[in-house]
Amino acid sequence: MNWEAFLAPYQQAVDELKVKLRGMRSQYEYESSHSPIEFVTGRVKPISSILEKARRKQMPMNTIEKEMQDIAGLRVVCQFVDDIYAVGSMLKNRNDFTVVEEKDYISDKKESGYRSYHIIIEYPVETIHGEKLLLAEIQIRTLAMNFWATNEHSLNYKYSGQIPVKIQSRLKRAAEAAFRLDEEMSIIRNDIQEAQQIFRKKQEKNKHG
Ligand code: 0O2
Repeated sequence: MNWEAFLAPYQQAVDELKVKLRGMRSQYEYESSHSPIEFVTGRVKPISSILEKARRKQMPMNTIEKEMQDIAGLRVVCQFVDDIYAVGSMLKNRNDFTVVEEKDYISDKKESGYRSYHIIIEYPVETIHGEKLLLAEIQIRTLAMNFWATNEHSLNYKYSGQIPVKIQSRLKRAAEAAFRLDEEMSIIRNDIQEAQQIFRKKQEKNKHG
């Protein structure tokens, strides 16, 4: 398998989508309104993870292009839970890709405690051989959900996917605590946003003298 050639369009898709999603954030800033997007990251799945996932899901190598939805992965991190759904509906209204699937792991959390909103899109990449349609996964989550998922991911790596039961139950409790934090922050959302707007205006004033 020529991995370099296979992954090149995925890298292109990730690079383009990062620019587009970060553009949404900038637009909010120009309009000096609250941005539902805190930050955006993206990555192409490492070859070792593609092989491990294909083995785990018993996916023949010639089907991964059609079956593996997260070779191109984007992550949109938001301040508040409501922002996640706002970003989700903005993405569904765009004309530069098609949403093919949505997975709401917020109202229906995973067994591990994982919460996030996943949108699977079909994205057209222009190559020297013409247009190529690729699948990409956009994970949308709050800062608190991201904190939890990043820590749990590290532990999964440390324990090769076999996290000891005691730590698993700690993680489940931590996931609930993170969700309560999101709920508490949502209640005082208006105050937080007003404070952030005042702070932003002050910074702008200082920048321009
Ligand atoms: P990586 O290293 O992030 O690329 P699955 O059977 O769950 O592995 P599936 O069916 O393709 O995968 O889709 P799913 O579960 O909707 O989403 C897969 C991705 O979501 C994972 O990619 C993770 O990034 C994230 N995710 C899903 N469940 C969990 C979880 O319990 N904890 C954490 N930290 N992340 C999760 P990969 O390929 O597993 O890994």
